[in-house]
This record gives sequence, structure tokens and C-alpha cells, in this order.
Amino acid sequence: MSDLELLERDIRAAIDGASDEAAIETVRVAALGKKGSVSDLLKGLGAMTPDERKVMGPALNGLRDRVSEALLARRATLKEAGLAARLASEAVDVTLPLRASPLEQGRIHPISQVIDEITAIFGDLGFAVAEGPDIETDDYNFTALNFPVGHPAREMHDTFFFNPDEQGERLLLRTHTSPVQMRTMQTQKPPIRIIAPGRTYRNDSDQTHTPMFHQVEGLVIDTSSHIGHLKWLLEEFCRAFFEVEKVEMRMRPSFFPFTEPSMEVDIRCKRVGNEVRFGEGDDWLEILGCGMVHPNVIRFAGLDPDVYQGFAFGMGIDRIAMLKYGMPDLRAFFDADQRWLNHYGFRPLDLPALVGGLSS
Ligand code: 2NL
Repeated sequence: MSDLELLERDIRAAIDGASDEAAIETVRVAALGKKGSVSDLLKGLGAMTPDERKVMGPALNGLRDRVSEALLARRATLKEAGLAARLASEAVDVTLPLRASPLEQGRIHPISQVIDEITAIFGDLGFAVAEGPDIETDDYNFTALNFPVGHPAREMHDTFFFNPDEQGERLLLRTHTSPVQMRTMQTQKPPIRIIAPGRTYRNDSDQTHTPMFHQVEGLVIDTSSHIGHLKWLLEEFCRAFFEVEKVEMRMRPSFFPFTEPSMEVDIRCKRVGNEVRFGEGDDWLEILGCGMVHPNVIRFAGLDPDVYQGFAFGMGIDRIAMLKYGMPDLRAFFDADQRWLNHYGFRPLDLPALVGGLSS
């Protein structure tokens, strides 16, 4: 092997052995740099005879070009290998469940979650969400809803009243969300299908009552809706909300000023320790009140009770949230304790939807 061939073999071996950009550069400088081995040989061309140069010139230029090419090729190979390694090590498995990101650190309060669940269920059934003020007039909260003067709810010990104005009219904190329904009936033409979730207030405070609590009421007004529709609707709701195949419901006669007849609804359940299981067992759990809207209430809404009829229902959100998610103490709902919220709260991106069941 000639000296040139030996040199080329050594340089190629060095290039093949270079495992990163810096090593390649070292090889390049050693061969093609100012004082590199190939450069030195090229510099010697000037001192040669024309005959020697004729042979050595093309040989050395060829060597230089092949070394340059080999360096370029090695660079390209290393770059590709690096990319492949990064692709392999930084691969993202898009099928993995979401990890908690900083965005996810907040938690949705169980009451908000339950309101969203109820909204998803009734939204799917064609209901709109209606809202109204927390501060109401005596009229909207009581009179228009057929609460007679002298009804206990109109007493100071049940309702938070503001001081009366010059005309003697006193505002109050709404004791139920029913005023929202009345306002909707007055401003929208039937058919009406709404739910009204929101805060409500009563002068009550013990282990099972907080002065501020949450209700959702529903209202259907048209010309032909009857108790059969009401019963079906509530059954559909319970199945979707409690996520069971079958619920057994029973209706007991009751009394509410704004409905006639009025009923209370229980669902069959089984209590296992703190937990309540629905659709089995021998216990009954009261979950809501309902009835056909009283003709007086239809009339107060400016509608003709001989033409329009419908039903309404109401339930306490806090209690059914406790039942569904197994929280033992109502008062913890409103303590704003981070540890409680981290435990019982919901992830912000887990929006309830009916596809595949509410909480899946
Ligand atoms: C319960 C029972 C109920 C209603 C609420 C209602 C509203 C209007 C007209 C007729 Cl504007 N009814 N709401 C009807 C029956 C029962 O709530 O136990 N709530 C916690």
C-alpha cells in the first residue's frame, strides 16, 4: 500500500470513529486544516518537478475531495442518527390519559359539577337553563307563587328580609328558585321547558342546613303536558344522574302552594354504611318534590289556565351531590378548605356529558 493509501485509510478510520460533531471537526482540522496532513502534502506540490506534479497533483486533489466528501457523509449520518434517537426517546404516546398539568391544578366544586351534570341531562332533553336575581321581591318569591299571606315561609324566622323601603316594600333573598320560573313564564311564550339552578337562602343553620344552599327547579308549560310526562321525565333524570340501568320511583301525595296536585318522589335504594346504592334494596330515599302547576300560578304569569298547563319540580342540589359523591357533612361544602376540594373536587376538563355515562 502506498503512503497516500495508508494516509487515506487512517483518515477514513478516524472519520468513521468520530461519534459527534466535535470529533468530526477534529478529524477535519487534522487532515484539511491549515496544518493538516493532506494540506501539508498539497503545499509540497510547489516544490515538485512538473512530471512529479502531474502525478501527485490529481492524486492529492482526489484525496482531498474524497476526505471532504467522507466528512460530509459522516456529518449527515450522525445528524440522522441523532434525530432518530430523539424521535425514539421523545416519542409521545397520545393514547396515554392526561397528566395533571398546571392548568389542571384547580378543582371544580362538587356543587358546580352536579349543576353541570343536571344541565347536561336536561339539556339533552330539550330544556334551557334560566337564571334570575338572588335578591327578589316579596311578589315574585311568594305572592305570584300562590303562597298565602300568613304562610310560615313568609315569617322572619324562615326568610332573610332586607329593611323595607319608603313604600313599605321589603326585598328578600330568594328562598327557592321558583321566582326564576315565574319570570320566565311572564317573558317567554309557551311551550316552555326550563331548569333553574342556583343559590337559595333560608334562615336555617344546623348539621343538615346551611343559610345559603342550592336548588334546581324545572318547569314545563304547554297545552297538554301531564303527570305521565312528569313521571317519565323524572325517571329518565334519575337513571342518567345516578348512572343506573333502572330506578324504581314512588310518588307520595304532598303539598306545595304552587302545585296541585303535589307529590314527593322517592327512589328505591340500599344503604351500605355511608354509601347509598340506587336501584336495589328496601329503603326509599326522598329526592324531590313536584306537581302540576297551580292554575293560580298560571294566571299570575299572565297565561290562561284553561289553555295552558304543565308541571314543575324542585330538588336540593347539595343533598343529592352528597348522596351521589358520598360526602358525609354538608357544612364542608362551604368551608373553602383546599384539602377537601382537592379530595372531592373534579378536574376542570372532565366536563359531564351523556356520551358513555356522565362520569366516565
Ligand atoms: C322541593 C319541591 C318544588 C316547584 C318546586 C314550581 C315553580 C313554579 C310553579 C310551580 Cl313557578 N312549581 N316549583 C314545584 C313543586 C315542588 O320543589 O322539595 N324543592 C326542594
